[in-house]
Amino acid sequence: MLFGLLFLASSGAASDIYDPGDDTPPGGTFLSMTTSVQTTSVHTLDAGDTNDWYRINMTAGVTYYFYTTYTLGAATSTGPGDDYAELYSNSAGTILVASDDDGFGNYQPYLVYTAASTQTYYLKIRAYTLGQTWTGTLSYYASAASSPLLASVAVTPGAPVVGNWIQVVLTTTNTGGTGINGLTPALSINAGSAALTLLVLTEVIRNGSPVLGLSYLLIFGIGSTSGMLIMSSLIGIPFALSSRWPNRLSGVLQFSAATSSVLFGFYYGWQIIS
Ligand SMILES: [Ca+2]
Ligand SMILES: [Ca+2]
Repeated sequence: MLFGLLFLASSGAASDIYDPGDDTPPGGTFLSMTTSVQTTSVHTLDAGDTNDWYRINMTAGVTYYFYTTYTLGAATSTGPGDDYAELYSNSAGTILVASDDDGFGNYQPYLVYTAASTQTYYLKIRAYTLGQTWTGTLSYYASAASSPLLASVAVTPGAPVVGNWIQVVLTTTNTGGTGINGLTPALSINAGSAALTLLVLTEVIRNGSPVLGLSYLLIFGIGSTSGMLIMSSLIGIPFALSSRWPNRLSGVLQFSAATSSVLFGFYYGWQIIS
């Protein structure tokens, strides 16, 4: 009996250099988190070593990522190689804040947690089924603390003058924190073609000359007229085709189109003034 216990203890110690120290939360291996992925040496779990604990000093608002790799090939569901990750917020290991089973594939967990407070958290890696074997590594990294996206609006002139143009400048500051990567700040202005023409014309004249402004108006006019001509032709196709139909059917189509155009006109006008 004594020999058996000694054998069990020594076999655990030989296969995992952190055993038996990391069998409790306070004795957990300390992980120093960075934004680069780091990976531990190979750990093992079995009937004599059911848990591996890790300690992590987390900062509130930063997201932490943990996943394991089974280094002996394909794992078996609930059998050898299937492990589980649990994150606790207290050193007694009783307050569970996050857990994952198979998020990383091959029955390996992928645990993601955004720290609720700045403190030490305790990560437990265990076999899914108590006593099953697992051999592998733990990889871990943290996101950069994201900075808030700052925006400011400046208006000139400072004092309102009746009939004058005003300039509105929107400035956004993006420091590129991980939390806002992939987002493109966008400014949306809704304007009709007339408003757009005036806006661009002002800029053209301001930075160029009246001749340049006139040329712009000419090109804009030709472009918009051609566009309307093409659109009107396309819309007219059904009416041209319907001229072959009996007079009455064609009349119904024309009346419906005219009525809906007028109604849409009223609706659109109401949208603008309301
Ligand atoms: Ca252990
Ligand atoms: Ca698992």
